[in-house]
Amino acid sequence: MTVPLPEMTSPPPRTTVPLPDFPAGFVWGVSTSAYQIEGATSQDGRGASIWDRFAHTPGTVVDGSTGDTACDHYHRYAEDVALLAGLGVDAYRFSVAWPRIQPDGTGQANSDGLAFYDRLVDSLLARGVDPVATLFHWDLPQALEDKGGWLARDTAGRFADYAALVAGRLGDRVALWLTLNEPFVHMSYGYGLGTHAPGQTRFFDAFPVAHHQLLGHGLAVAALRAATGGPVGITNNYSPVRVLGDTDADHLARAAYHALHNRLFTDPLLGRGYPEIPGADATVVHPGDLDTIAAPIDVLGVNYYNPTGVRAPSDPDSPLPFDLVPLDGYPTTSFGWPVDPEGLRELLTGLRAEYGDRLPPIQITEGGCSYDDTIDEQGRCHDPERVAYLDGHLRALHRAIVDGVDVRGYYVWSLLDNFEWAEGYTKRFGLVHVDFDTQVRTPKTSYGWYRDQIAATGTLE
Ligand code: IFM
Repeated sequence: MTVPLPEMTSPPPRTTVPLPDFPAGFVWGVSTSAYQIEGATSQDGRGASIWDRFAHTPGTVVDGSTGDTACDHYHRYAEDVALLAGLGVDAYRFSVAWPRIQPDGTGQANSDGLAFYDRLVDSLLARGVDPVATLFHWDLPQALEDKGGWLARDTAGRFADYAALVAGRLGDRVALWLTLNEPFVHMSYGYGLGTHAPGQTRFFDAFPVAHHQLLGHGLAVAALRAATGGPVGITNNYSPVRVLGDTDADHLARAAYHALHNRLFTDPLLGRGYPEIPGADATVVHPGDLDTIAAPIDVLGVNYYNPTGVRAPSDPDSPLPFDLVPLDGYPTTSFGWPVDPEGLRELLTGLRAEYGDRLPPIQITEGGCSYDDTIDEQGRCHDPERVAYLDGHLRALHRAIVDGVDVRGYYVWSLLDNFEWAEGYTKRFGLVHVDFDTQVRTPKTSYGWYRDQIAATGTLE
């Protein structure tokens, strides 16, 4: 089915200064994830995920919503691919829902589940958009959670089996494979603090979740290499840490947070083993695991949203070795997140300084912001703050590239307004506004701005 390109109804942006040139072959993209957009959660043999269970538990999501329908992308993917084509992106990063492929997390593939991603991939390629597939964006099959989830070592092996099934079907057409999305967030919110699925509150006892996700990544890299020649990577999110206060305890707090957020996953991936994490149960690390985890990757996916403020814990009985504190002096998004484009350059040059030649080429697999975007009386959606956010971050990224960091792509989070986890539908990140009552999509001003920038940027030789 061919859907016409979208009409642009939102006002043009005020910013007219084109972005500087990016390197030849730089990938312009957008990102989404399965549970946040697909809906159709019990259709065509899909099993339940931990997010289905969690979101249906009263009190977990601020507006009481679920991803049952979300953007109904499962049925409207052709319209969404037309939106991608209208943007002129080189690549589209989506995630595969594990419970669509293996309803119980094990065993043979559900052919209807694979068929959906087959259709999606083919329609992307027909429009000249490269498919970039993330294999795990937090929607673990509930049946695996019932057996211990990522606390159980066995889940790592199940993940590699699932990766092989997906690669066996799509491996001839996917341009880039990403194993995990933001394993730090899944560990800390899902198993540490309990604000995301599966809702466990283990604080530092959640360390096995880090190790088993990383082990699953390493085993999946091997499975993907066996099934496809496509490049393979992983997506972490990073946050430059700003310390408030100048005592030794404040600086220890900074180091502790940096180790947890920025190093816990990257050090072992790049062959350095784990940093010291207080209370981490090292017995879960078996001989040979660190070699499996450090399997070479082609791309390091970097997600950046904002820096983090910390200082020494004010409560001596705090289970955490730091307090998280708001950073003053920045504009903020509707999430309250500080807007700091220079933080992106800082983290990229910091990664290069920290890992040197071990660092693979980087792609910024997510960057974006939420604002309270509304449709005006003319049916348009004007979001100048998002234009300013993206403009500032892309200029900071360009400075990092000029500084010598090898960054080869940028993907805006997100194509569509969608289900923002524990915030439900109250936070809008899309370049395209979605009316969740009617499913009408309206490209925002930022959509036209991004389209024009992609078309206008030349190439830095
Ligand atoms: O919506 C999320 C996404 O799923 C993972 N990265 C951050 C985004 C905004 O919170």
